[in-house]
Amino acid sequence: MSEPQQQKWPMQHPDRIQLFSLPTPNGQKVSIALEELELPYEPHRVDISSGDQFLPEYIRISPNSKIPAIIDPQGPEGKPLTLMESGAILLYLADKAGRLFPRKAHERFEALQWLFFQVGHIGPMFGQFGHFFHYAKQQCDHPYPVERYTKETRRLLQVLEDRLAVVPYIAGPEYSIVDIAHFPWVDCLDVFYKGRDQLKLGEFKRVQDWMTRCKSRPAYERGAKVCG
Ligand SMILES: N[C@@H](CCC(=O)N[C@@H](CS)C(=O)NCC(=O)O)C(=O)O
Repeated sequence: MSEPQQQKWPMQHPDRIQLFSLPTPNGQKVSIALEELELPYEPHRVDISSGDQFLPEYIRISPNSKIPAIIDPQGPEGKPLTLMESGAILLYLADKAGRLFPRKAHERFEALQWLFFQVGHIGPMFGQFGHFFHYAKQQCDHPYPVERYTKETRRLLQVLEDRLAVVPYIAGPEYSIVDIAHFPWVDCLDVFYKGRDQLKLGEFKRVQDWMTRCKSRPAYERGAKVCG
């Protein structure tokens, strides 16, 4: 880490993966994966409500000013690797640990399409639902945004519901980082956005059952509150 980064987020364990995050759904993905993969790491809280993400020392770690980000001092070929974007970080961690993501080409691409589905659709659309339904309730009294994102969120939940009719986990037969990418977002609809009734979450029975399985894993308990 550079000198200003060191001052803002001092390292106690410079040999470990340095995690810059918060317990939002995107942040939880990475801390839950680190716990599940049992990779040693050191957490640093990036307070996005007070603008830490726009500090020059953070932009050098995460050029788009978002959490999560990591620095692995022992990256590929033994060289430090700095990464932003939760999907890329999850893939990197799974590859580094050699677990939680298929290695064979066919299964790998099948899993990859669902990882991209999460980062391209689930995260952005659920986030917009939360923005208009929960956070910006007072700022926008037009019904259109809530109607639009309720409809789209329910449509995406149905895609997951249909997928889980075919396989027990999103990427296939086994629990993987693809589940870890998805389930904090589904949880957030209920826990943070209080959208259970609005979205009729109880109608998505397989999704509910899969959520229970994901949340019963000990790594969820440990990982969900990191950087809080
Ligand atoms: N595509 C990014 C999204 C990350 C993201 O949106 N992070 C939010 C918190 S969940 C953030 O840092 N927001 C700060 C801001 O918008 O200023 C990822 O998957 O890592």
